Amino acid sequence: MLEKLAEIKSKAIDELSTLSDLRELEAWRVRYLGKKSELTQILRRLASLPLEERKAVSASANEIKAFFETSHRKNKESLKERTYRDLETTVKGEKDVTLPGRPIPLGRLHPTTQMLCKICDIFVALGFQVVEGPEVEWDYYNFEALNIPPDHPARDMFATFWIDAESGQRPMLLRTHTSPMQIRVMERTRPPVRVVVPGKVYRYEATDATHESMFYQIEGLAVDEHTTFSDLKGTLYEFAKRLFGEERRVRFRCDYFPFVEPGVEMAIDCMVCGGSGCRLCSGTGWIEILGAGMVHPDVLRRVDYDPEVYTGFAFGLGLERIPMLMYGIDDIRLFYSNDLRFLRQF
Ligand code: 2U9
Repeated sequence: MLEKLAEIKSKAIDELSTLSDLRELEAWRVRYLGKKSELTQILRRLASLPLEERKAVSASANEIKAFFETSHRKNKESLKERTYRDLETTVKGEKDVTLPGRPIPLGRLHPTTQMLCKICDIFVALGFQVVEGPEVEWDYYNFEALNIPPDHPARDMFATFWIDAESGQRPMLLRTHTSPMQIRVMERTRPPVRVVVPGKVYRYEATDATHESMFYQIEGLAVDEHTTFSDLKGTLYEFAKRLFGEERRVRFRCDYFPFVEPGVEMAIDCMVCGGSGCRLCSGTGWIEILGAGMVHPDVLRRVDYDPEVYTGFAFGLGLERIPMLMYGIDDIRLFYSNDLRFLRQF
């Protein structure tokens, strides 16, 4: 009987190692622990055995029964875990080709980028090249080369983020306009120059509905022999018509920027009221779009362009202002708050 028990135990252990799922484990349990199993039969027959044999067989049979029960419990847990893992892989890995496809949300360009591309396209069609420059600049390129020396009151126009410099080093800053790049372009090329420079600029200001500490500008520069104020007017008028509609009228008025002389601001007639006055144009009939002017002779001289030979015009505009006017957006901060309810509209 003891030999028989040893044989049952060894067979059960062998089979246990081959089980691959819970169904097979249940069959194993019935086979070795069930009512009709050999082990249960032996346990039932214990009473009929002589005392000495009964003691030995009972001890061995109960030990094997306990062993089987523990093995069953442990295997059940591990097989359950394996089943869940397999199920997960099946669900993830299986492809039901009859299911309708999941819609892939379409991305799009940010409204600022859309406007930037539109404006660049217009100027490219008018013969300008697009160039980009560094956002961290030397004081020289951002101010001094543009007729704004230290302590010049015009520095107040450009609240500046300064970058801590080691003592004795030249001051650096986050560019307050993209103009430094036009200086860099002129330093490395001879006229004719026709470039537009889009990019981020920074102002150290409190933010509100019309001010952000980071915004986009697009500036332009054209320098050649015989470039005149008429070229400035013609180019910017054409730009206004291509962007805002063929029927637009433009108005130029004097303005001041240290790097141009004369300086002007350009306005278009209001696209909502056509010039009669409304909320958008604050009742004036006109909407200011950009600043411009003839490049100051001192700026040309500094990059070694002879102002007696070469003249040029330049312009600059704040990019976000354009979609704000076109779509009636009343807060510039919406552009950079990553609110999809806003962004999805464009
Ligand atoms: C060089 C020479 C001249 C660029 C210019 C403006 C006028 C202008 C403002 C519009 C709104 C900046 O974003 S804003 O605050 N800009 O009005 N910008 S002329 O003149 C230059 C630039 C570079 C070498």
